[in-house]
Amino acid sequence: MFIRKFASIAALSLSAIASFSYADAAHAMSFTMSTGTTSPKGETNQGAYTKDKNAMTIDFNNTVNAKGKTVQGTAPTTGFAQYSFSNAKGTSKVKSDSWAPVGSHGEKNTSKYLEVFSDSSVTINLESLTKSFGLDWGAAHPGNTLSFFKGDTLIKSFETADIGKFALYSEQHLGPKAGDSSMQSAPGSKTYYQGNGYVQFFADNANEYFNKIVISQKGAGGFESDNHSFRTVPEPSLVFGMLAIGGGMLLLKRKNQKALNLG
Ligand SMILES: [Ca+2]
Ligand SMILES: [Ca+2]
Repeated sequence: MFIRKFASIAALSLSAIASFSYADAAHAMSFTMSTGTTSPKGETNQGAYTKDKNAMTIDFNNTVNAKGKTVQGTAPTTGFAQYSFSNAKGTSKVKSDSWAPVGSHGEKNTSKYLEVFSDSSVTINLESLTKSFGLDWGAAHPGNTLSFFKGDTLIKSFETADIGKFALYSEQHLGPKAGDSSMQSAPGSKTYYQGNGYVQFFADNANEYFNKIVISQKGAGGFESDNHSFRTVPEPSLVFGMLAIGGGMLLLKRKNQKALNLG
């Protein structure tokens, strides 16, 4: 969306472009909450997925290799998003159980997902700057924490209480009677259901592009998530190239332009 807006005003004066680029610098990251959608294959027992068709998704699922053998689901340690565990007690893991984040209509998720348990964390190092991260956030309860970094610089942290109302409250996930806004009681019942939803975080401007995410849990319990999605940003050389069109300032050579993600 950034690049589409940018392209539409590229014909304006350089000063207009400059004011667009920096006007939002003071804002914090934002997010949207939705039920998400079904898997790309239409399966409903895999949790909720991003609606962004151009995003890369990590589903933590088992796969079948070329020899027809089932390979256990894991968090990838190579490729665009590289996961590492700080996990002295070994309680954080890719697993499958009843706490898996539910599907877009509350369906039970029978696939593997990532659970980050109390007193541990999982760090996702990203190969390039990223403008959006989404996750199927399930069985939400107080203390689930997401922190976005550029290098070692913290951009913003979100906890469960910062999210507010979740898209749906699943009877798959009975919760404790904490007064947290991420839970609500079932109608006519004293039972509390934990929040589930597809939460999509966005950098509001280039100062908030991130390349590291830390998932952790403050206090008891776990932070359950599935179907992480990532949307990268265009390389800076393209932005400078477009500035050059408006202002005649060719600051950088444009390399590998065909490989750039224009979405
Ligand atoms: Ca999964
Ligand atoms: Ca939980």
